[in-house]
Amino acid sequence: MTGPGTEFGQEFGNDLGGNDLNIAIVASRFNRFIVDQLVEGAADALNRHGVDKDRLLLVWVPGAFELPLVADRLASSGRFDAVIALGAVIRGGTPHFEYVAGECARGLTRVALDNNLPVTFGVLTTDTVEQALERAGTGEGNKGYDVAMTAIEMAETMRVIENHLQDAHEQK
Ligand code: INI
Repeated sequence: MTGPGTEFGQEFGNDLGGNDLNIAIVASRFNRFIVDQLVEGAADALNRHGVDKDRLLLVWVPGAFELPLVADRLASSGRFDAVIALGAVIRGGTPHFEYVAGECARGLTRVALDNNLPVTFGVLTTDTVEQALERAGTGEGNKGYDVAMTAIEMAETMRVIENHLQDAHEQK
């Protein structure tokens, strides 16, 4: 957000209209009682910001480790403006926490960069179930809600940048 008196010839990244966006959510069933709430939060954010439910796809995978593969397939399809990844990796629940959480994060980062598409990271990585539940509450304090907002913003920003670069190219 620009401060008072700040002037820019052009500014991108503040338009949160989401009505014509196509968005895919990929969610993991592991710790489903938590991930269900993240999905609810994401759906709520998308709904409030005008993303048509017919333009939304939800795909479930077994665990967080599987999120990058499906996110990659969805991202590379060319059908979506953003992919939202949702999951919950809880340290107490797995001796291989670092591997599952780390590879999931690394994989999703790669999907975004390889496909030049926003992929938002809504995978909770906590020490306890209680901490995960705190981040999957209703309304504010729901990570699913937050990362859905980020997906809308990033999709719009990428679109504006693309248009801008296209115009700049045509004017050359
Ligand atoms: N997957 C999760 O999403 N969260 C976890 O906490 C978790 N634990 O505790 O192990 C978990 N493991 C499964 C993993 O994501 C894969 O599904 C599995 O290793 C098969 O590839």
